[in-house]
Amino acid sequence: MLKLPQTSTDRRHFVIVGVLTLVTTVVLGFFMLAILPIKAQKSVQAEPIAWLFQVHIWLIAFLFSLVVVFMLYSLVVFRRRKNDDSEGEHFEGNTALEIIWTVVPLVLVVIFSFIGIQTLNGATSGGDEVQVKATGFQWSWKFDYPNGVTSAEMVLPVGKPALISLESQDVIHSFWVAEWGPKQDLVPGMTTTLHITPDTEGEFKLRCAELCGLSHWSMLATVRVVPEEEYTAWMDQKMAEQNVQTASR
Ligand SMILES: [Cu+2]
Repeated sequence: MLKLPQTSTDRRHFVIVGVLTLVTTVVLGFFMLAILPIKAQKSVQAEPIAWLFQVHIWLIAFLFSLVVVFMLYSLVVFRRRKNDDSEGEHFEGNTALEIIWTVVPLVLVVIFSFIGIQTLNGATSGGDEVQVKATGFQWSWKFDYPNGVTSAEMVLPVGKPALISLESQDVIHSFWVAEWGPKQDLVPGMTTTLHITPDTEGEFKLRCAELCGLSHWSMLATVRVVPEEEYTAWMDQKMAEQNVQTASR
């Protein structure tokens, strides 16, 4: 059986440790949120991901505090006093506690896996999507639209679901626009996909998020999210330009 604290001194220790754990959790949680900037959420898919990050950070703060506060408190309060050569009290295991600290983390991991899968599935939209193929290679990007337009920057209309298919010409790369949230690997020999609905206009940086060689750091491209009319105008202009080039060859 789990033995509850018997004496008032024991109870006092538990109350103090409980309060210290809570205080440490709050301080640590806010500290981590302050030093780990979660980028502004500029796609529909980014919101649940950012939320999940925050839940994780609070859980990490709590678990860290629980372990470390208990340990430090015990080290300090129950340290060996001067001239105390007595043996410590002997006790052997605590089945109830061991079951609790096995089952609780297990349940938490299962719950978070479930939420994680749901969140990732949420990043899968369907129906009327703007399609674009992004090709990664050492060390740059190129974008192809279904109508044959090719571009060095990716332009997408704001508020419309986009289906980005990803292909690599050489090694593994990873498609990441920090403001949008999810990352997706580009794997040679296969096509991977990313569903994204940018909901804020602006110019963003697409980065490669998988170490892919000497100039990995410079594997950047510009992503522009623009109003639909501007997108259509850009597309018309690109089509005209590329048709002219074809004609003048
Ligand atoms: Cu890279």
